[in-house]
Amino acid sequence: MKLLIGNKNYSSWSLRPWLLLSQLEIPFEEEKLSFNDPEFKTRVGHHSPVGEVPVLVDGDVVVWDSLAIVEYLAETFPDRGVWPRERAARAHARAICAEIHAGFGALREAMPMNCAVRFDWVPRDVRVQRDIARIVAMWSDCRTRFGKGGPFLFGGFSAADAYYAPVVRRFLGFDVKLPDIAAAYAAAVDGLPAMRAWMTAALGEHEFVAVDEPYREPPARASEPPAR
Ligand SMILES: N[C@@H](CCC(=O)N[C@@H](CS)C(=O)NCC(=O)O)C(=O)O
Repeated sequence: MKLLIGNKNYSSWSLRPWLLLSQLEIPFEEEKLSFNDPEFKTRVGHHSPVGEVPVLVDGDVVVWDSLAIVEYLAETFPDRGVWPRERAARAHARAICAEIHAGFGALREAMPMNCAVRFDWVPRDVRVQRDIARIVAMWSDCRTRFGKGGPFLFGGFSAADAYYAPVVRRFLGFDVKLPDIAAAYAAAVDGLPAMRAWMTAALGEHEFVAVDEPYREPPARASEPPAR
């Protein structure tokens, strides 16, 4: 199996299936494409009709959306625990993944994932604050109702945690103040070995993608840090 992904520093949708595959120790090879590559669309377009990452290629099977990839992995590896084992928990996990797949646009736009940067401000926009409040309530609810067996939303690590890992990165990167239960959850996700490996690779990229950093000026030369 091959997973096409974008820059690790920025690509929140790529992180989701990558983290799931890595953390569940499902063997795969990654192909990383730079968003700055003028051939990006053409290269992804060889596999995907949409031209976006992530894309999973498994022989003749091509899956070009993160949520569809999760479901494909759950079917292909039924014993790996992609979703929680218990039916009600599984339904809940699917619902919260669908919620971010289709929503939280204000948060996603105002607080883009950027692994290499630590911000000292949180956007004040009321829609962003509403998204943050909903996610904190969701995490607290999952941890309280389903999280007894471990530190993650449904106890053991599952696709739901892979889906919220980029949100954890955003909350940590933008220094969002979290209540204890949400802060402990964020620390558990951020400490996952696969998450640490992603972060190390992301921090080693040193590539500035202007469309992903609307809040600061690009560096004068590629080797310099960007202007704030
Ligand atoms: N809903 C899609 C979203 C995929 C997406 O937006 N990918 C972005 C990167 S994170 C992308 O490929 N952008 C490049 C482009 O559109 O040219 C999914 O869940 O996989």
